[in-house]
Amino acid sequence: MKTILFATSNPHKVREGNKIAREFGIRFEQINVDYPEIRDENIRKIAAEGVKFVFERIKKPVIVEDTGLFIDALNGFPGPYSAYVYKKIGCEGILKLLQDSDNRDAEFITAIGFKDSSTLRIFEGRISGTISKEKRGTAGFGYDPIFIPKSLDKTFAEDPEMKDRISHRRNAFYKFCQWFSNHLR
Ligand code: ITT
Repeated sequence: MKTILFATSNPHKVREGNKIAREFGIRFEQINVDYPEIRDENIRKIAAEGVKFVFERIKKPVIVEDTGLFIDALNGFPGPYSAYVYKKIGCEGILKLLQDSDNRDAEFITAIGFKDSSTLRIFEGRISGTISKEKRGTAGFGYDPIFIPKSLDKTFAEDPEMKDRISHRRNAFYKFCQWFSNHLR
């Protein structure tokens, strides 16, 4: 089992990442190293700058992960500001912003930044879906109670096994683990 440090304040991310990593003989260990999140529309850049900062501090191979919920009818808001918006207005606030909107399309995008002494790499995962009319389900975290993946009818919070199989995070971590298994050789 190979352990990699994962700099995040969010234990849910580590748990979800580890479910995928297990298949590859990899394990993520959470460290709470705070890093500045640059202001940019592109979460790949946010992850890249974040992981460079953390690597300079700890000088060990490390990942960070940045996720955003991009809502079509709001021109991609909250996107890179998803954590701040969640803290301020939560799922209820998003539902209010969309109350008169027929277009409820949205996308989750995750970017994982990896850095060691020789390499900087970014891995991205996405999932398209819609924002529900009301909060549903109690599993998961963040915007899970209002996100329904395309062509399904349950929110991530109603069906966490479904989330584990298809989520933005799964897609990003799968790509990372595949690459990292080869990088180790
Ligand atoms: P970090 O310390 O890793 O930054 P965070 O929770 O602040 O942890 P982000 O900035 O990436 O992480 O998260 C953006 C927001 O989106 C935050 O409010 C999360 O709760 C939410 N979020 C992230 N991933 C999610 C997921 O899989 N399902 C629902 N909401 C999610």
